[in-house]
Amino acid sequence: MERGARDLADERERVLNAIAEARRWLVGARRVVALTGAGISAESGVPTFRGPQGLWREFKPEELATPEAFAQNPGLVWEWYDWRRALIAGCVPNAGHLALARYEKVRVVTQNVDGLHARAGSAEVLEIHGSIWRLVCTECGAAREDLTVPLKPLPPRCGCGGMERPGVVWFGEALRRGVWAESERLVRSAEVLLVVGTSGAVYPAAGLAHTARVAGAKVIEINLERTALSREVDLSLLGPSGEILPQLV
Ligand code: BV8
Ligand code: ZN
Repeated sequence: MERGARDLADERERVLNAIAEARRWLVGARRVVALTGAGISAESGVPTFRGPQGLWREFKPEELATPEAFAQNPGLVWEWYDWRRALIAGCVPNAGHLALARYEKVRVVTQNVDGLHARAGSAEVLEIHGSIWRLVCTECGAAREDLTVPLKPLPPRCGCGGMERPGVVWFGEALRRGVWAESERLVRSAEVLLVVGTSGAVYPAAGLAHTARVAGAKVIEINLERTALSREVDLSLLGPSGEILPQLV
């Protein structure tokens, strides 16, 4: 067998052994948490933040997903969110979302705002960065869910006449206390934490992997490549989450 093919066989062998190891940890666990990022929705066609198609026109997400950008140009920020809402509306949950939804002992804590975990059937999903389907009035604070694409008018208006904002957490904004406290509690009591499809670039979300490890959990990373969190995990499964998760759970 020439070198290339042998390397490929070795790599496959390594992945299969790692998956067998991960399955052993999961079988013995009663409480499992999955911390997911944009990568778990990539195979559904939702652009990731830092992937090649993650950019929007000439802007970087970090420049648009901020209260300052919204204060300065609400119309532009709403154009970006309306474009993402319309794109996500055309996407469906993939095998990775569905595998987690079928796995009754896992609780999902997601950084994603696309709502695909709930659409796959996962219950009690903690959306720590909020939801792109939620609108919050900047005047009276009223929050509502609106799945309309495209939104008319844009920016959308509350019944009180106030302009509404996307119900997401922007850079520089605090995460909602209740959701964050519940996420930390879940992660602290988990025996296994699955870290799926996240570059580990955004805090405090990425810090949950360290919190789990310190509390004694086994941390398993599922990603296409090594990330900022890879040195913090017990096992790295390299591959698409839509293929690996169904083999795990
Ligand atoms: C806060 C909602 C304080 C909006 C989002 C300097 C150093 C450290 C931290 C900071 C700093 N400067 C500022 C900060 C804090 C900042 C931060 O972390 N910045 C980063 C950029 C450095 N954090 C904040 O501002 C947070 N708030 O700190 O508040 C505070 C406290 C009290 C009072 C007031 C203030 C708020 C952060 C929340 C921002 N909002 N989203 C929206 O969506 O529009 S974050 C955004 O990034 C998304 O939620 C996204 O999920 C998240 C993280 O990105 P990822 O999910 O990891 O996605 P990414 O594209 O990066 O990676 C995809 C991964 O998937 C890759 O690894 C890829 O390999 C992999 N992948 C791709 N395909 C697949 C795959 N894996 C498997 N299978 C595949 N098929
Ligand atoms: Zn209002």
